[in-house]
Amino acid sequence: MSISKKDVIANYLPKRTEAGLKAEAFAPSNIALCKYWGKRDVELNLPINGSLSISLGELGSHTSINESDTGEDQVYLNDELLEPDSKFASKVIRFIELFRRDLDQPITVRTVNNIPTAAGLASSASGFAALTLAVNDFYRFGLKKEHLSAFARMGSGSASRSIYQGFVEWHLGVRTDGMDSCAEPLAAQWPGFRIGLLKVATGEKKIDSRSGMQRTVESAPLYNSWPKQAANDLRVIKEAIKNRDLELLGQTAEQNALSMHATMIGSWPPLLYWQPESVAAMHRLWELRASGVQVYLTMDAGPNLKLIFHSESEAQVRDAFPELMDVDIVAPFG
Ligand code: 2P0
Repeated sequence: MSISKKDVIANYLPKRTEAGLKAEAFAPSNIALCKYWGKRDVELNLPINGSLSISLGELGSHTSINESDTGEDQVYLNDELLEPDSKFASKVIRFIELFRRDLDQPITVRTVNNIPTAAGLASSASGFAALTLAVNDFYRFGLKKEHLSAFARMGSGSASRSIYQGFVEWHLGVRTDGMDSCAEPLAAQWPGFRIGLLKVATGEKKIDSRSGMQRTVESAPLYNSWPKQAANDLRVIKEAIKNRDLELLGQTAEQNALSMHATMIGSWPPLLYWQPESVAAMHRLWELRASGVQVYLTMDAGPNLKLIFHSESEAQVRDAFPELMDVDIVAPFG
């Protein structure tokens, strides 16, 4: 039996939540190089495997919390006031309630995502990470970063990693309350390391990753091999980052992503996030690589590609993919 989020969080908060004044926070989006796919605990978003990502510098979510001046909770997304029972607003308020508890103070939450829609990135990771940081500030909890990471994870698994910049590992953890399943930044720096976002298709996906991973765990025979592969990939990717070995990192990350997709395809009903344009882009990338350019791909629960390369190959990569959106991730490396 899983412990509830409310009970886990309450163990780390003061007895009472005191009213807040205002708070603002930013958290970056992240791209996993070793993917999180499958939960051992759905209530707490505890993963079946550890994962590792790179945060996207200044691309992410800015979130502010203020006392509401209407006497009602209000949620704005990209400057638009949402209906209180919309999916996004109710998710945000349900999350806030875990921390507000019986304090009677309606609030206004504003989230602005600066991730261009053209990038085709989901924003739940940066959104829940920024919200968690803002909550900690608003109610003056003064929580440790590892606890903030664990709480952000309860909003959305990948949000645990968005608490930090740079390369970030999300530990599997062993505790039933999940508090050791939190992220930690790697000390490693890698100047010139690049992620390019390649949006190949538009439109909202029909199956969100939450239901997609559940379906895979429950119905894909191939999923049996995933935890072992992911554990090994995670180890190899950390080694590759330490040695700045782009070939080893790229190969492992690409194989990790495609193996994750193989488990989805082997689910029932089958789950295929790729569009014809995704497959065409994969072939274009493999041709470029065959011509000697070190460029690798990763993909999440959607049709778009993320390219992994070094700034030394930037000109050739851009030549082959003029529509590529390059992400400057040098800044977090200091
Ligand atoms: C990842 N994804 O590691 C993997 C790879 C998608 C594919 O984390 O249910 O939105 O909120 O914990 O974090 C997307 O899943 O899922 C994700 P929930 P989340 O980036």
